[in-house]
Amino acid sequence: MKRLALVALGFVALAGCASSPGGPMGGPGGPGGPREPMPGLFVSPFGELFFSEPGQPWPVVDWFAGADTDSDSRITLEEFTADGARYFQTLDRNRDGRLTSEEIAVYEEALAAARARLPGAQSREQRPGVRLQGFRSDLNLGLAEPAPQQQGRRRPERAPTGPLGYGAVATAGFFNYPQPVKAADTDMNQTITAQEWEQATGRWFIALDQNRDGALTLAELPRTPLQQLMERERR
Ligand SMILES: [Ca+2]
Ligand SMILES: [Ca+2]
Ligand SMILES: [Ca+2]
Repeated sequence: MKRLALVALGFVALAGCASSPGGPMGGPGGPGGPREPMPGLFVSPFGELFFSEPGQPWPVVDWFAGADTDSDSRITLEEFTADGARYFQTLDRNRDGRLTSEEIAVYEEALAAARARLPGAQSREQRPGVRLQGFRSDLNLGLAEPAPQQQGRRRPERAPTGPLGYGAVATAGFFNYPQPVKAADTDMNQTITAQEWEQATGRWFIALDQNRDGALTLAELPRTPLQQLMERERR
């Protein structure tokens, strides 16, 4: 199981950089070399990046604690919205209420740096034939129209590498977005308005509030595929 997890992790990570076949033979993290401990990465529903050192709690707790401003272990829609608005303001560097391509480019630099912090993204070995369970289909609630499921058989509707094939950033969030901020750009005009952000915020909250009680708890939130993989690796 442990070996499978390691191989699978390499599979996931490499999906984000298909042109990098792996590290040097025998080098750290490369084929035959020692495995490096990986930092934890959690990508919030709003695309904010949270890291943790190996052995530390999965960084979803850092996002949660920050968003749960009254510390009652529940993130209400109001708190969720405020967290999203805060991050929007961080991204909106010129404070004009819109995220434009220049501001999005700055964010994408942070995504690239995040990928680079996961050693697996550069060096873990990919092997064919490894398939992992992807995202729970019920998290599509409130998002884009899910593809109709055919009875008894699901056709892969994504890249041939499977539901985890969108790379390390996608696996570190709840919604499998390789570029989470752009997911709010509903009209796809390369600009995200405050209104689009607000509407996306509502969709994401509904998708995550699985028991429909108007608040998110840590227990209710799904473990991301990256978290699942890392936990399997530690066993
Ligand atoms: Ca709260
Ligand atoms: Ca702006
Ligand atoms: Ca837009």
